Amino acid sequence: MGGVSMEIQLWRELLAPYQLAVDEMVIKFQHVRQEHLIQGLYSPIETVSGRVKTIESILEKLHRKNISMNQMEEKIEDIAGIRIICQFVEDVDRVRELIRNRHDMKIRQEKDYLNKKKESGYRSFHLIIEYTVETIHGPKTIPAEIQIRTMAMNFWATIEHSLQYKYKGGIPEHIQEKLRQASSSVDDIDRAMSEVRDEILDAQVYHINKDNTVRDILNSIQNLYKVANGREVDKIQEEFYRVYVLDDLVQLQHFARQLDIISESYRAQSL
Ligand code: 0O2
Repeated sequence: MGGVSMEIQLWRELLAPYQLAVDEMVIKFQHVRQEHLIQGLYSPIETVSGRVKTIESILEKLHRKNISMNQMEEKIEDIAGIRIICQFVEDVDRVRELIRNRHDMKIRQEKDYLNKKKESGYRSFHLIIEYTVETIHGPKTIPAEIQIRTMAMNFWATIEHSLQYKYKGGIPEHIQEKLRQASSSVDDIDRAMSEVRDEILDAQVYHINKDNTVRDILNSIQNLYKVANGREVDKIQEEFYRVYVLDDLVQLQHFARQLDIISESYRAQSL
C-alpha cells in the first residue's frame, strides 16, 4: 500500500468505532421517539441526526487546540456527534433526564449553552458522554458529544455555521451583530412557543392517539376479512367510516373496543 492510501486506511480503521457509535445512538434515540408515539405520548425528541467529524475538521481542531495526534482520541470529544432536536425549550431538560437514566451512556460533562449562550449567540445544551461499542477486537469505550436544542435554535446554528465556513471564523463585525440580534429573536420565538406548549401538546397527543386507534381499527378489519363473512365486514367498514367522520376520539376508541370483541369471538370460534 502506498503512503497516502495507507494513511487513509488507518483513518478509516480509527474512525470505524466512532461511526458504529453514531449509527447505534441515532437508532436508539429514534426508538425513544417511537416508543413515546406507540404509547400515545408526546415525544420530547423531534428529530435525531449524527455524524462522524471529518478528517479535515479533526486536523483543524488538533491544530487549533495544539493537541498532538496521539492524544486525539482522548482530547477530542466530538469525533462522534449526535444532535437531538426538540420542539420546545422545556423538552431539552426532558431529553437530558432520559439520557441521565440510561445505562448505556455515561455522562462525563455537561455544557450549558442553553442558559448561558455563547458570545456568538449560539444556544444549545451539550453532553459529553462515554459510550461502549463492540468491535472485532472487543469492547471500546469512546467519548461522544450530544447536542440538544430546539428547532428554532437549530435554524440559527445551521445558518451561522455556514457563515463561519464562508468567512473561515472571521465573520465581519456587522454580520456578527445581525446574528446576535437574530439569536435574541430566536429566544423570543422559543418563549412564545412555550406559552402555547400545553395547547400544542394536547393537539399533538390527540392526533397521536387518533392515528394509533385508526391504525388498530384498519388492522382488525383487514384481519376480519380473512375469517368473517365478507358482507358482514363490509358493514363493519361502513360503520367505521360513519364513526370516523364524526372526528371524535372517544367514539373511535369505543368502536375499536367493540371491534376487538368481535375479532376475539372469531378467534375463539376458530380454535
Ligand atoms: P462541527 O463538526 O463543524 O460542528 P470549540 O468551540 O470546538 O473550540 P469545544 O469545547 O470543543 O470548543 O466544544 P463546544 O464549544 O462545546 O462546541 C463544539 C461544537 O458545538 C461545535 O463543533 C459546533 O458544532 C457547536 N458550536 C459551538 N459553538 C458554536 C457557535 O458559536 N456556532 C455554531 N453554529 N455552532 C457552535 P465544531 O468543532 O465547530 O465542529
